Amino acid sequence: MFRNTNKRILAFVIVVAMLMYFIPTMTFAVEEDSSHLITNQAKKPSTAGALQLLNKNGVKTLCDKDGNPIQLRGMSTHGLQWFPEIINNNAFAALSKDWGSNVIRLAMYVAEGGYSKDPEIIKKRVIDGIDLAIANDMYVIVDWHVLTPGDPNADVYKGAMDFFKEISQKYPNNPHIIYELANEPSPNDPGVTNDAAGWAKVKSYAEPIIKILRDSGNKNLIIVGSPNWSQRPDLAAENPINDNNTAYSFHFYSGTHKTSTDSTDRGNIMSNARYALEHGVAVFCSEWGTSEASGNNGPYLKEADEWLEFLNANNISWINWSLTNKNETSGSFIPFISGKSDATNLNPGDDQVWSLKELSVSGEYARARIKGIKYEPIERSEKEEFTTNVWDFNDGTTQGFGINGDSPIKADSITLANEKNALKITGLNNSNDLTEGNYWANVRLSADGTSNKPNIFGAEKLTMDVITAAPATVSIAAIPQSSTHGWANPTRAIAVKPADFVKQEDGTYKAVLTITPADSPNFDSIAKDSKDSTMTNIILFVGADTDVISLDNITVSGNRAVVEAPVEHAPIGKATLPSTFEDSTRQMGLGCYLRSSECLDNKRCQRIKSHFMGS
Ligand code: IDC
Repeated sequence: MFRNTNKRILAFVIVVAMLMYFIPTMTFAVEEDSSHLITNQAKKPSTAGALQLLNKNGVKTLCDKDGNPIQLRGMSTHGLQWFPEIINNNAFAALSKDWGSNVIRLAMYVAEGGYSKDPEIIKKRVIDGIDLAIANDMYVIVDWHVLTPGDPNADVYKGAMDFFKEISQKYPNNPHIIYELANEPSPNDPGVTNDAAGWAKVKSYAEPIIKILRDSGNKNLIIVGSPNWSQRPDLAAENPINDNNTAYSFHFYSGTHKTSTDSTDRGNIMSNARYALEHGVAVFCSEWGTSEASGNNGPYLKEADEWLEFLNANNISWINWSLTNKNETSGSFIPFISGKSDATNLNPGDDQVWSLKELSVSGEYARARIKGIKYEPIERSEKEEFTTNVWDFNDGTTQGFGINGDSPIKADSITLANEKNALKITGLNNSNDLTEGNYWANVRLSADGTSNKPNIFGAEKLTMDVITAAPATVSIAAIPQSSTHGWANPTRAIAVKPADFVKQEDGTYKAVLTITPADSPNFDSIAKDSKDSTMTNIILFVGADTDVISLDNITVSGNRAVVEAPVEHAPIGKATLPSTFEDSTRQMGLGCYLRSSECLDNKRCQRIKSHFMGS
């Protein structure tokens, strides 16, 4: 009978323990993040195979080889003419494994010093990128990055047909590859208008390329941009290309482009994407950023969450802009900022992981959303430990301490003096409450006359040395004060006990008494007030079971954000030629200087060098 009850109790305890173990994690996930942001792992090409667009409940949906919906989530490179360093195996492995990406986009600008300027060099980067994507089990978008001018039929883009032919011949019908024929058609001169006629021009550019790809047996998914910087998939839906594996792109930047709840607003990108879906075509978000459309400012993460809710809920694939350490908010990596940060290496190294610290806020956010895990941003403000000895009594005075006017025990029974550079308190036989709560009965000291007014922001501890002739019990409650936070009753008095005292060389005994913000709500308020954290005074309620004690080194310590020193720029000097050759020797010219070891040691010089000569 007894045994049985014991067993029952034991079983009950086990069940409760199991529930307690599981419940917090369950509720957490639901509370902190909505379900569409914490999501399934993105299926990789090794299991998903060739991509196809199929009708699912009346909506054109991206599906894997077996006809199951698949969402692609990943990153875009920045312009391959500017940031080719990202094309390395460690980076692609990090994106595939650590970030959980199943796709990467290779942004091949055509104008802007890109493909049209150096076709062979830039094409090689694309080919290397394709090989690395395949090796790391990711789909890869080959992006013909139409930007300026905005008409894909413009002269500078006339190599498009040959380019796509060449890539598709090198990788015949390779299921990893997705062809994006025109990043962003736009009104940039010569451009396309933001209307049906503008879309007709884009369509007439894309159709022959699609035909050649199909005629030569390439069934790859194809993405075509739309007018107004790929904000009008609705126009494509009105006049679609006759091909069953072509999707239309839309692009957004969460700091600029608003979300919507319907499909009627032609000035709204989300509304246009919805319209396209409702009218039977597939859409693909081949570029979006957490910044404004400029690539800068923000990041606007709350707005990005709202967008991703929409994309994920509709199984729309998405690509975040971009894998760069350029100093712009949309970039995923820490940039070089003089005196502040070093640029993150676009090769994460042999461990094939960038630490979260190496990612920008945008990069850290994008990683979490691609991976489908909770976004729990790391602490980025640099913290430093600080210790301020506020009252050390080393000047031979009481440093402003006296008996407080409201003290129940007055100056006729208690006296304060500086002795041996400490604050000596005599007469405590009259002030002997040692309980946590009844400190009100004890003498009340304050430092009204003090000139020590430290900033205690981030304080975690108030400590003081208590010095006695023999081990004793000393109880202190404290109220640090500021002009904003005048008074809050202490939660409790803190006591040091005889066992805490250590004998000093001079024969006296010393213990360290520690008061925390939890013991003193006023201390807590001042330490957390970022606007006014100057401690202007302190009130101490002191009780002891010995008549004489000394207090010393009343110190505040804690941990707080490092205040950034403003960058001071040197005055602009007068420009001079690096060499005059006046002394008829071969002096060091600019080119030589940029290659010299002096320049190697100088970050600024290295930047100037890479500007002029490439790195
Ligand atoms: C931006 C880059 C920026 C670069 C600029 C060149 O972020 O560093 O100087 O291109 O014009 C787009 C484009 C994409 C833009 C991006 C941000 O597709 O090329 O990249 N953006 O402005 N469309 C909307 C925003």
